[in-house]
Amino acid sequence: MKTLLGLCVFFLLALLATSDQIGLKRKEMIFPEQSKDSYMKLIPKKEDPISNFTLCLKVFSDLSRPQVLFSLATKQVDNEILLLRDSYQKISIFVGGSSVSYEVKTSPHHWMDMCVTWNSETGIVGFWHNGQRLVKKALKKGYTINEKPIIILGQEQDGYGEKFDPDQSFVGEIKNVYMWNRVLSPGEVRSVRYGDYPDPNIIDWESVEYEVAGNVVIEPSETHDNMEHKH
Ligand SMILES: *[C@@H]1O[C@H](CO)[C@@H](O)[C@H](O)[C@H]1NC(C)=O
Ligand SMILES: [Ca+2]
Repeated sequence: MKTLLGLCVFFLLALLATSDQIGLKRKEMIFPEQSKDSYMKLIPKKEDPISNFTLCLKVFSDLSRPQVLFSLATKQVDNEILLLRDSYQKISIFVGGSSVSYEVKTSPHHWMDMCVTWNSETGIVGFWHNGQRLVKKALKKGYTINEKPIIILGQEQDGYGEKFDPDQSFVGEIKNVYMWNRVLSPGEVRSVRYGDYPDPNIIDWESVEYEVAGNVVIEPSETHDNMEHKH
């Protein structure tokens, strides 16, 4: 009984200590200008090795040069999990330093939503862009990310939480970053698009612990998830 009470007090104190630094429910991050030092670091919920995963996010940008959308690095591999928009027409996905690329039509005028799934056993990559499933590809079959990751939005890591290239920095708006340590089913991926996130156990935008550096602005997100695609 005493232990239980202690535990409750501990959790209450932990909650009080961190409650206003965590969670971005109905919020978005704005990276207003190109930089080499503005970024947002997302602290993962668990530090277990990552094998299967699903990563979803929404971005809005009219920048035509290559830019990073999501960068997860370990001490060994800087492009451990990386999403790059090479141009309006091309997105590259990296796992363990290897990559596959997708031809897409992205718009400078609208939010774009993406989900990437990766099955470590088969190496199969699934990619959904604005609700459309693109062809399955494969990379790094049998690979597992064992080292502690650093997850950065806004900058592309060429080191471990460092070595940012301003010419690959993100300029625009990002929100709703979610990550699971499993491959979501096609039905689950569809539901993500409309704001239903089935227990995200690596990154949960609504409760994520984060740090920001430089010129990064947090603003309320103005529209509901399922309204953004009704143009
Ligand atoms: C990854 O997914 C495959 C297929 O769904 C499953 O068999 C395997 O156990 C998963 N691996 C881990 C570590 O969860
Ligand atoms: Ca890199």
